Amino acid sequence: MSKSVTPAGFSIGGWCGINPGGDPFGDAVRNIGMDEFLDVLGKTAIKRVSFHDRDLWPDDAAPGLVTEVIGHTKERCSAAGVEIYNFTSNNFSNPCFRSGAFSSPFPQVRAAAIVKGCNAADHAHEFGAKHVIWWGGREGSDGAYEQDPGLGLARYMLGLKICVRYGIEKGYKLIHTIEPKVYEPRLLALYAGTGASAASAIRHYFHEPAFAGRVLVNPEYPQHVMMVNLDPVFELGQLLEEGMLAPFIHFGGQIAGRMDCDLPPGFGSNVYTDFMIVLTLNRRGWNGVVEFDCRPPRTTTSCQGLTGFLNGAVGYWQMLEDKVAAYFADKHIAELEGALMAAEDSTVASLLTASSVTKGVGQLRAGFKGFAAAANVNTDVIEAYQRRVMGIITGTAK
Ligand code: XLS
Ligand code: MG
Repeated sequence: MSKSVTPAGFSIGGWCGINPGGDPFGDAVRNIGMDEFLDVLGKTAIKRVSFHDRDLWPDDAAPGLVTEVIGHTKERCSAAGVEIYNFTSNNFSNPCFRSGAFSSPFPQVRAAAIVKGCNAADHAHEFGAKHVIWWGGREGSDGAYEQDPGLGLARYMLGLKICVRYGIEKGYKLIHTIEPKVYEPRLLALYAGTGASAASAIRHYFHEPAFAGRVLVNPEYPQHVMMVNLDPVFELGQLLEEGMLAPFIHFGGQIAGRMDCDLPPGFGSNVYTDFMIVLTLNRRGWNGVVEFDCRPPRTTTSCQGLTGFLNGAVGYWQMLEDKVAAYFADKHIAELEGALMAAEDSTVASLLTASSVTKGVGQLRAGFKGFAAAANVNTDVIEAYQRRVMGIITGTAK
């Protein structure tokens, strides 16, 4: 069995590169500007970059300044050989969004979020970006449950839908992606806080044909899921099965159960889970972009350190891909997968397509050999499978 295990390539948030490494308790430790970061990036295997509006200009910048910065940034990216991949409206840093953005209880704030979001659609188009990311960092509550949660969600999706529709009317070929995160900075991110809830909201609020395929989910694995000890692998499987996964994912490192760590990929993480993420993508023939959304640790202070971080991120993903390639090449895995993922038998396969389910279930009953017979299946194969996978990950499989 041989499958391609090469993603379309790598990207990184510009905000990760210029992150000064400060935290609520400590001052900045780095001072790397966007131009300098782009030059460093151009010398690595990461050939795409994404921006928030606020990474490039202040929220109240005059249109002339914005045009100038867009021109300058495009030039610097092209000089560095880096493509501008995603654009996103920062609807979380400005103090006006302290009560939420699209979902704020206050109409003036909701209007501000919509204006900023539509500007972002314009700028994404001007930059030639492919997707607009919508991470609702402030959409939620700090514990007061200040409005009906369904109303909050409806307001969130109305604001987003206006921005998406605006882009469609303007003729932009943009895909919009909701980036779920269970909490932080709001203490409770109730609205579309997981991949499954984001997908459900998209199906409900964007069901009209004009929006088909226009709004998808870009998860951030493992950080946004493992920060509450949930499992990214099953969530990813669901998004792929339901056709809701964006053509890119965010990736980084996370210590399970902590606030969003955004560590270098592999740091603090669970290699088994990371391997299963890459395997799950490859099984489905996903050929998207891996966008790193993580940053160097606070102890990394130089451009040399930054380069090490960037190369390390790519190297960790490639290591996982090599292991996935070994998995697909392994004949024991092929046998075990055969036992665990065998196709449905013909009676069950035809139950829903036949004119009568009742008739088919009757046949199933007639052939049913009892629960003891069902209990006789060899489930040891599951442990054998897991041991083999562990052997491939650790390089100990013989
Ligand atoms: C925050 C998110 C953010 C988005 C873009 O946790 O990961 O960085 O990716 O706004
Ligand atoms: Mg992210």
